[in-house]
Amino acid sequence: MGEDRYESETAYPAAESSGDNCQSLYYDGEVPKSSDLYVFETITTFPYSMMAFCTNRCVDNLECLAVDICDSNGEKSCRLVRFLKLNLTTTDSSKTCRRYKVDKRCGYGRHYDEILKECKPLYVCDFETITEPSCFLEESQNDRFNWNRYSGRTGSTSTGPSGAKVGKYYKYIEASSPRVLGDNAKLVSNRVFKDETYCLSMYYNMYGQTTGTLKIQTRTGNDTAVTHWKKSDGQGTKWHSIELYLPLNDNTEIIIEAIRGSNFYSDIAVDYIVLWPIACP
Ligand SMILES: [Ca+2]
Ligand SMILES: [Ca+2]
Repeated sequence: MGEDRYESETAYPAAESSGDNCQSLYYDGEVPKSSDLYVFETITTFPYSMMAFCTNRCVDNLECLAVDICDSNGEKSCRLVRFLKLNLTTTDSSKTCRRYKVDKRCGYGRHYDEILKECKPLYVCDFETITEPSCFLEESQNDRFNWNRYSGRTGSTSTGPSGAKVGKYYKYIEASSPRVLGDNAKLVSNRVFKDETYCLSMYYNMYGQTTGTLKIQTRTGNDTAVTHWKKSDGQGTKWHSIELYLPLNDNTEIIIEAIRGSNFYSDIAVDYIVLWPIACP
C-alpha cells in the first residue's frame, strides 16, 4: 500500500520555476515518520505540489540535506532535514516517509556548500577502511596507547559495544591488561581548518562498570586544551550520539581522548565521527 500511495506523487506537477530544482533531489528510500531526526521545518499544509513546494524550500539552503515526504491517513506533510541520522529503515509502511536527498554529486565524503557554490570536504571517520581519505583524525603519539580499529564484540565480557554503530568497523580502547587506571589514548586532527563554524557529531559507546572518561577538546597553537564535552562512567550497552559546536581556525587541533577507568570493564568506543561545516542543530 505504501509504495502505491506514493507513486501518485508524479501526478502532482512541479511548479514551472522549480522543475530544475526537483532534479537536484534523488529518491533515497523510506525512513520512519517518527524519529529523532533533526527536522528544522515541517510543512503540514498540503500545497498543490508537495514535492515541488518542499524542494523549493530546500535547495539553496545550506542546512537542508534531504526532504522527507510523509503521508499518514491521506494527510501529506513534508519535512526539511539536516544532520541525516543513520539506521532509519523501517518495515512498517504506515509509518514511513519517502526521503529525497539533495544531489550535488560532490562524491563521497564531500558536501555542497550552497553559499560558496562549491564542493567542500565533509570530514567523516567511519573506520570502515584502514586508509580513509575523508577521516580528519589520526592516532596521537602523545599518549599512553592507541585506539583499536575493530568489528564485532570486544574481547572482554560486560564491556564494549556488541558491534559497530555504522557499517562493520569502529574504534575503541581495549581496557584489559596491560592497561591501568588513567591510561589514555587520543585521536587528533590532521587537517588545517578554516576559520568557520563547525559541528562535530559522533556516536560513542561507554558500556562497563568501571568505565573511565571520554572527552572532546580543542587546542589552539600552544594554548591549554579546552574541553568542550566530557562523559564519565558506564552509559549502558547502547550507542549514544552527540553534536557539538567547535570553534576552529587554521591553528586549531581537535582531540578526542579516552581514559581507562579503575578496572578492565572500561572499553570505550566511537564510530561515524563527522565534522560538519555548518552550525549544530
Ligand atoms: Ca563504522
Ligand atoms: Ca596513541
